[in-house]
Amino acid sequence: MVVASPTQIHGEKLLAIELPVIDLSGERSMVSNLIVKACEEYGFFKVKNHGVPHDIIAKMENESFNFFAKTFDEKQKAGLANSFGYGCKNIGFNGDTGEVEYLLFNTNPLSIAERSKTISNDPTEFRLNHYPPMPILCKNKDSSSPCNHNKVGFGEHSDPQILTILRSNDVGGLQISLNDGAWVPVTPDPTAFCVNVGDLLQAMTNGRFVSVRHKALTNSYKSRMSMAYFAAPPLNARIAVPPEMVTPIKPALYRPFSWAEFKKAAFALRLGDSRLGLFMME
Ligand code: GA4
Repeated sequence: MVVASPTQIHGEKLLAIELPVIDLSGERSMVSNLIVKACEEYGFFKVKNHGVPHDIIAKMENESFNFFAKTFDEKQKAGLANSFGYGCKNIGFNGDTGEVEYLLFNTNPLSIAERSKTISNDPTEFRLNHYPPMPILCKNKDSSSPCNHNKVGFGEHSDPQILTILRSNDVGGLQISLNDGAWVPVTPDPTAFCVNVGDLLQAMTNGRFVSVRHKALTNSYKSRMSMAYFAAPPLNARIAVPPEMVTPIKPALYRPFSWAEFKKAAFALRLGDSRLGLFMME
């Protein structure tokens, strides 16, 4: 791990750390060990050699830019984001906002996981986030402190699901939070995928894997486009700490719950709230 000295920006500690990049073409047991280590340490890693053809990704990126370049009225024809469709600036249902516009898709989990049709399913989500450039007017020209007033596109939060796979264009903005509250900017790499642990996986590993808090800032000059797939179980799935993760010194941290119950709680809270706290053992 290479750590440069921290920078202080508007009261926030920014750390330049080389986050784990895992080559999926490597030897299988080595790859899984690296994934486990990254999930324990950061709840975050990048993967390269993921096998998704570059031309498919490039086509998606192009189509996404084409969509967001349309007029507001045209974009709204995609439907309202309270189900699946287009949304602008509003995040969730409890007043959170950000400098982002997005398109939510509903993916069919049956075709992805080839699960039995008898399981009651929840449509898993795919999301396009477009962060338009937000020029910064720095009034404090004489100040010796760095002029970094980047606006928040998507505020600090953890993802409620099991894990998230995210790909962005070559514009930075994603930052992850470390335990001590410092923020680490993720270097953009359009050829890689970012993977982050969500709340459910933290619960399923009795806290061994960290549901990483993260946020996305806008760039002053360029558009940032990210595509995220949120892997979630069926609505009726029972999320419980597996017995092999429980020891006398590490008792179960969370009570069993269903994804439906957790999802309901997540949507009732604010973006930055900690949802797992509601499911802790008494
Ligand atoms: C964070 C991860 C996904 O983007 C998302 C978000 C969802 C939304 O934007 O509507 C949530 C947010 C996310 C976490 C808590 C709830 C739900 C906004 C919010 C306040 C689509 C998701 O599944 O959870």
